[in-house]
Amino acid sequence: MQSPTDHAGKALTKNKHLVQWVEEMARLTKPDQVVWCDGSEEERHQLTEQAVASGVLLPLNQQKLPGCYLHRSNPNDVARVEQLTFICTPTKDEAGPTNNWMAPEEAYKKLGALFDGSMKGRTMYVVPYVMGPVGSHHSKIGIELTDSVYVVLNMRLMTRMGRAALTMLGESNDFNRGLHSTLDINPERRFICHFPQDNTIWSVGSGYGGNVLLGKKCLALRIGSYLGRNEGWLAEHMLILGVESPEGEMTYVAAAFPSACGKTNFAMMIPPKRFKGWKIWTVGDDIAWMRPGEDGKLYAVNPEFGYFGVAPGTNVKTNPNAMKTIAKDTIYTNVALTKDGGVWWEGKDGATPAELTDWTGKPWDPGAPSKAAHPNSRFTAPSTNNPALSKFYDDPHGVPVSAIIFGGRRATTVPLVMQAFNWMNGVFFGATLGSETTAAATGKVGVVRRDPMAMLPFCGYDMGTYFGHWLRMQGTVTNPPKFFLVNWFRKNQDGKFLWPGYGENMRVLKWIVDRARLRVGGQETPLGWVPRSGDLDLSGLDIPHEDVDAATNVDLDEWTAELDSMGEFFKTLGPTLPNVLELHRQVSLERIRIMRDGQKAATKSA
Ligand code: OXD
Ligand code: MN
Repeated sequence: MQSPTDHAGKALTKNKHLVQWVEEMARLTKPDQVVWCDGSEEERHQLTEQAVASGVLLPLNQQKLPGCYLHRSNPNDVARVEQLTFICTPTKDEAGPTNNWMAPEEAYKKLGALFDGSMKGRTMYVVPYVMGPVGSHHSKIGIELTDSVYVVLNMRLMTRMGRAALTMLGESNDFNRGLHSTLDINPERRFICHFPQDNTIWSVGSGYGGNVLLGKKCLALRIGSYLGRNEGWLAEHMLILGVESPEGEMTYVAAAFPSACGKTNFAMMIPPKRFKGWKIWTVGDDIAWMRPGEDGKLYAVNPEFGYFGVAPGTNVKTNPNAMKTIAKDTIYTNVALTKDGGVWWEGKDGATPAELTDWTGKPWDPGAPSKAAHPNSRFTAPSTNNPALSKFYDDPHGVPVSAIIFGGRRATTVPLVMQAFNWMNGVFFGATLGSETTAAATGKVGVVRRDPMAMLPFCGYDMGTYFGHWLRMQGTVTNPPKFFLVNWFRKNQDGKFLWPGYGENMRVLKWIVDRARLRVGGQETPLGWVPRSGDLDLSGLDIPHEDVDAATNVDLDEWTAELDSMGEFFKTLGPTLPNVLELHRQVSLERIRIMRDGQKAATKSA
């Protein structure tokens, strides 16, 4: 085994726990060589050249897209695989009813057999990385061992990778142990296993995104949520943004949305003209780690260092800041290629180019039903490219969160915005979060899938216990944020969206900020507070006010059905569901019933 040195032969670490574990994993996987990554520019050059030479990366037009490359994954390996993702806690109950579970001994045995000799003829890269600002008490260290140069180059963009992580680790044994081999990219031999009690992740048989960039969903959410429960903090599938007023007042907001609800767009939003002088600053677009500070506020850091965003639908209207972010130093995966070495995807600006190579590398036929770019094609870009990057994105203390938002895609029922009465009610909003599936994903439109806190695929332990942890956290946050539910996707009876969305969401965000700062009105309903007409700033917005009224309406019949459906979902979670959440559901139903009685009585006497 080579000693841990960087590309120039300088010593990298003396950490005996780490060196021993790397040796052990090398004995199992039997690579031809072990290369320790230092995160330097020289290393990036070397690895990029190597990736180009071996066809893993295709250089794009360097005049138009400097430092940008295209990667095409195996067509059988284009997304996260929830059905092959396992939480391997000692008991099935600890993983809970919403996760796939495998016993740890069985998982180590099964995957151990697959890893045995899996790196023969290959290089094992040792990728040290920090999730969170280097040196911060929020942050965690991970080491990913991988045989994929694509993974190394992506980890370099998505995390603080290299020597800094080893320096922060020092002699400590406290690091996440991640092992990844692409094996033969065979879905039959593909498993993503998490061992929270061992702070370990084993991923085999995939080369794609969330399955293999182990810092992201695997460590920052699944293992992170488990560590957070033991250590008194929260690992959440939330963007973090700062809202700056023209007077320079800054308010931080964290927001959870299931996929395909425009999280990256919201995190990088540009306010409309009416909001002259207002600015949105991105701290993170996908994950928030939050813990109480000494002042009793909840402080959040973005553990990531880059964006792994969905390309289709990204354009100068939906997300101008993202378009600037991905103009250089970006790895594109599974997008289409233009004749002059540019990139294209469905929903990009301008006319569809006449000649395109599709995401599989074949000439694209515009008449064929298949898409030119894969619907889950991605960009991996450094956050430092983002013109709206918050200057506190790397602050070791994190930013104080004044509002927490939960949002989904709902054609009916859920108003444009609603504020919870209190922390428990906020946890209820998150616990019952639902979003409608799109035709592309399921073939059925409008089916509500409950995705609690947008964490359904990412919670590393039992969901009911996770809600209990959220509820208990109130005891440690004496200066708590306010909670909100939002829905940009409500439709009228003709199926037309009632709210324009995108930058106009700034108007909703302003109400949220003003509510969090106790300075704007609202209307109490049995479910929460909604803006009265006049509370939302609508100046310069050219849509009928009736549409806004319809978008913010709380319909008691719709909510009765909604609360019933939430009850059905709660039943699936088993005995660990905190009683207070079910009681809150029943109280909400009872409040609706009483209010209805009052309304009926008033109509009769009128
Ligand atoms: C993501 C996801 O890639 O949520 O961020 O799937
Ligand atoms: Mn995500």
